[in-house]
Amino acid sequence: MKREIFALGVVALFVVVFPASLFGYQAWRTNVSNARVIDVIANTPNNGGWQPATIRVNVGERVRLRISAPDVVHGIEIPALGVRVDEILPGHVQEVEFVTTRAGRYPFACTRWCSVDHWRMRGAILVSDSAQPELLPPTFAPPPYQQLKINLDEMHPARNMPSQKPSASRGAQLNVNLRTNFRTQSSDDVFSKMRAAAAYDAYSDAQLWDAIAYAYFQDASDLNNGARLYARDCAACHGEPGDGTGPAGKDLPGLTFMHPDMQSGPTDFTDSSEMLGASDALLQGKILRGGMGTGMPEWGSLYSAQDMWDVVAFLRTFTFEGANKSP
Ligand code: HEC
Ligand SMILES: [Cu+2]
Repeated sequence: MKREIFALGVVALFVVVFPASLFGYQAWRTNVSNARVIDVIANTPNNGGWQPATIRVNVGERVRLRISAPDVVHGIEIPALGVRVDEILPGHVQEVEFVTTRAGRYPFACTRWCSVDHWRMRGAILVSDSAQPELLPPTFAPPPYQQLKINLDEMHPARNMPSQKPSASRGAQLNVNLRTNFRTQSSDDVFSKMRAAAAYDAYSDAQLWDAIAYAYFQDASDLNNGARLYARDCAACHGEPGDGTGPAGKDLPGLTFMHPDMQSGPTDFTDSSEMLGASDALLQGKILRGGMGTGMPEWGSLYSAQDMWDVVAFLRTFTFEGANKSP
């Protein structure tokens, strides 16, 4: 008899108390946060992309996005709000909540390679402030490539080529204390200047290239962050080994419509001629602005300045080896 009562108690616990408490919790949450709920659908671009792709809210308003992904797994990142969910599974609803404190345009994007057109899966939250209906346009300092008057769509082959892959770890052994600016100059420019200077006469060409590789990785970029962003956002087109053979990049025109002798498709980052001939400002400029019709997306609206320099530094690891950052 006692046992039966106990069993009944257990059953009641599962059938009544547990669901009731869950239900109560949901209701409590809804009440407590008192947010404006907006349903958002995440679909691959072929199935309509983000719906809605433009979300209008008021400054100071608590907003909850209730996101479902009917077709395949998606993710969402709203960088300016620090919101990130890397997995929205079909059949599940993911909720994110935020309060904006300033009027403006906050871009968001999918974080998963849901289809070949994944990178088109972008949207924006428009935050308006009724006290300040006329938004002043933001003032930007011109990016380095504009200040340096670099044409992002020109070919930029290196004039000097190393006979072997430059190595930062070999360069570290040389005691060449090279301090130079890799943002404004290509490695090829740096090599030409060193070769012309009598101070480096004792070094072979290969040694100078190693010294350059070593000096390059002495800056403050975070290679781990660069590697993470590359794997998430770039590898599907540029290939995991950086050779330009990613599945999502196969049919892209690249710069062939301007330069018919160039290869179509995404840039091969293991091509030393291409990479040694480019300054960091050029690479960052292309990432910031995108290719304008070549198939290369723009990342300036989603990445912080540091994100872009970090991913540029990571791109260098395809031409320079031994990128051990410890001094
Ligand atoms: C949808 C495919 C695609 C994705 C995703 C993509 N790229 Fe590209 N990228 C291209 C294509 C195509 C080109 C060549 C045409 C051009 O230069 O505009 C290119 C060119 C570039 C160049 C120019 C290189 C040079 O020497 O001029 C850089 C730098 C670059 N991509 C970096 C990146 C980074 C970093 C990411 C990830 C944050 C990325 N790309 C994501 C397709 C892509
Ligand atoms: Cu997606």
